[in-house]
Amino acid sequence: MAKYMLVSFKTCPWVQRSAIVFREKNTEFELRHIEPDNRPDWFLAISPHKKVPALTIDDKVSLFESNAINEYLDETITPRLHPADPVERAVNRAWTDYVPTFASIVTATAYADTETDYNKAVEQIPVPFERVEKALEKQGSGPFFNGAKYSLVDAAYAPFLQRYYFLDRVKKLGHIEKFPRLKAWMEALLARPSTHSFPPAEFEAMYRDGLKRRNKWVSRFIEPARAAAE
Ligand SMILES: N[C@@H](CCC(=O)N[C@@H](CS)C(=O)NCC(=O)O)C(=O)O
Repeated sequence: MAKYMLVSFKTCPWVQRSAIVFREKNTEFELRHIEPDNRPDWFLAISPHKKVPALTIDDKVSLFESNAINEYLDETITPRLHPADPVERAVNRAWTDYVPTFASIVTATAYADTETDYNKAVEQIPVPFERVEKALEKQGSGPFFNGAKYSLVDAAYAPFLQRYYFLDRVKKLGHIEKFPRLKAWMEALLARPSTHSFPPAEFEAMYRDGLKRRNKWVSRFIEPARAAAE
């Protein structure tokens, strides 16, 4: 079997998306954490945009961009997570293409400098939520995007639905309750062991620490780490 090393910052959602695919495929990989403020030369040499994730294969080949990495893993390791039907596969890819927009709107509250900007960011969240809710209605009965079978779409959205869940617990956002299919999808993904690179409470505490360090408006609502982990 090939030797895989996935280069990561501890709380990066894009890395998490690829780590999930490794776990769904029951494939061993090394999750190598580096510090954002101290990116080693060997990493800069394999990551053209200086971003994580980067994946090395057998210490020879390297890949970058979480979506490209996940497509590669799906082509080379069974079980296939993409649907067999080309139309369904295209629909899946189209919804995965929406992830960067979804992610930036759903996590924008974490980057707002003022209360006004925070409130504006909160107001935008129903827009992507509504779109994905409608997609889920078309797709079927859940619990996953394509129904019973887990797919790359699930792996792509899981880290960002988890970030919404965390932010909702820092300061109540209260949007997902209005989108029952999306809420059920989030809950199914949070309950899925593959979503988690760390024990969930430990990871939430790490996420809150990062949020606190970023020192944006919402940081003031973060309770001490110990309370978050309880
Ligand atoms: N489109 C990229 C996004 C990756 C990304 O934004 N990674 C962040 C960490 S979560 C990063 O490395 N940022 C460092 C930088 O922008 O310099 C992917 O899907 O892999």
